[in-house]
Amino acid sequence: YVPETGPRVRVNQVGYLPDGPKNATLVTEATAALDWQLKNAAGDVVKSGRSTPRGVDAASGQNVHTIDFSAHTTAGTGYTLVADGQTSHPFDISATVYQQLRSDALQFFSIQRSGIAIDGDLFGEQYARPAGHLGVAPNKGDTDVPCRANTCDYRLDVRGGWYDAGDHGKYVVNGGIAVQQLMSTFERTKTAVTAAHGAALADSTLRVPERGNKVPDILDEARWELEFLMRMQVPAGQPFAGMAHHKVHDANWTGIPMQPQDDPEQRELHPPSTAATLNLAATAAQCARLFAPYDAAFSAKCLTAARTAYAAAKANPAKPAQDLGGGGGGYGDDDVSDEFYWAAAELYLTTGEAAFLTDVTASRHHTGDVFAATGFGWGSTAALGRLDLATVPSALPAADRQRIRQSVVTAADSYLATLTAQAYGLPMPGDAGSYFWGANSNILNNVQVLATAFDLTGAAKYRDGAVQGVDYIFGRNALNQSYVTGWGEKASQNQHSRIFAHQKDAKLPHPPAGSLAGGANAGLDDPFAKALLTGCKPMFCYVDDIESYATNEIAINWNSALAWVASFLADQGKA
Ligand code: 9MR
Repeated sequence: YVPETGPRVRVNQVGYLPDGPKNATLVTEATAALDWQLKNAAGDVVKSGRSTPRGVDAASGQNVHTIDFSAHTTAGTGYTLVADGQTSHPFDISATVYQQLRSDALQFFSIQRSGIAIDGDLFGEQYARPAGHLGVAPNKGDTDVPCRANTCDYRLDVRGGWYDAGDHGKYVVNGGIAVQQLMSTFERTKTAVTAAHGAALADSTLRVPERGNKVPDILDEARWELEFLMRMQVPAGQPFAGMAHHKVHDANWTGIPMQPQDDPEQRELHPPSTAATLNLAATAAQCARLFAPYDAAFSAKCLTAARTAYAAAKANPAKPAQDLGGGGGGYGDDDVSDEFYWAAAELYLTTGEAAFLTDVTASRHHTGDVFAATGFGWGSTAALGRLDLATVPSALPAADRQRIRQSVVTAADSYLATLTAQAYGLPMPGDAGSYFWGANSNILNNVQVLATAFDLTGAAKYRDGAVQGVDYIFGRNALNQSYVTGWGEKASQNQHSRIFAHQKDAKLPHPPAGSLAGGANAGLDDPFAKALLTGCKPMFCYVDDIESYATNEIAINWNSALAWVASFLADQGKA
């Protein structure tokens, strides 16, 4: 199978910031430097130069050159880059190139909501649908859910939250990292950027149903998930009280398409786990400090849930998720030391209490390297705690704070070295082991670390690294493919989703603009990808087909990475 990959000059199809780095990758047989020309929309050559041969790129297997046209800073639309007889897809150079991405990346969450009707006036008629999983036939509903295989003898109302991905499951460990990144997108506006930038996330800036309620819209969106996470807590008086159920999902897998309101399967609560409990503790603690100025009662409710969950996790420090099967993903995580560190960090940042600082300090993650080359994710969350300890004001001892901040900068230096070594400019190593299920989000999480290093130091190299780091996501890659729906000349649009299943039924929509695909996955972990792509070089192990859930799904924890980075990028354009 040889995919059609279009012109051999690979650019960020969305565009470039006028004062930002501008790099492209040329696929060619040539081993010596070649001429390139940058053309404006009228076809005039506005800049030219020579490419830099880079040899064979490990991740793609291609012989490539890089082209650096950063010196051209004039804004305009419809630029193209020409080299080796090839003309790139068109792109813009503009300070506002990412402006709309912030709200597009965030609207994904509103449209993924469970338990509420999706309003066509807000999101477009094609996305309108009735509320799902509220117990209206044929739904069995999330309003009165029994435990799987009699693992408890109560039922819970766990309505609301976001559907995890292309399925209708709701998983506390993945909801945790996703809602954390949304809250941190907001919290960054309080610590790292000017009030003018913060205004971009104020009330009535996003397409959320709660707009106009005097609460920043992104916090409204986070609250939809936080309320669900708190409903997943085991009630007082029950075994494992205070812990969180690991997940709720269908008893059996459903087919595609399947609108939430049409899902006939029994919903089931799965047993509580330490990992889920600590996700609840961490995010509810962050909730408490961020909602305090807006809703004291909700803030207090979050703090109580966080304290109760943390105590329950300490009382049950090694209760793994039991994989009982059924129609949902596993999300098992045997090592919860990182979740303990993250939860203790959030509770400390919110309360300032010494006991939580003691737990932070005692964790091996307090001094260990939490920034893996392949990025953090739902199963490795220590970086979330570290980034918040580095950025959120607290009474941390000065030497500790300094060391923590330095660890972010050191990690950013290593991601810079990686992206410089990659001819496609991404902050991810080039071996097959770096191309795994959902790795596009890990790439963006490494961009978040680069961006945070810029916020902490003001050093331009980190901003440039973060800005260049997204080129891969928007089309500067072996497939000449943007992984964000609606963004770029050739963008993913057939992601694996029961809701946005246009490929299966033309009456249904594609995913909304701003939806990130999981991305190239050398593991080929689904039958469709395996049949089509066996033997692929890592960067080619992707197909924009609804059947390929292991390369082309959408997921809340992937879009949350995009949302954080999109907000950072939008801010850079306004500087
Ligand atoms: O994102 C998850 C990825 O890290 C795992 O390798 C994979 C297999 O366990 O599962 C992914 O999560 C899926 C979840 O289990 C069910 N909903 C869809 C998620 C994204 O594909």
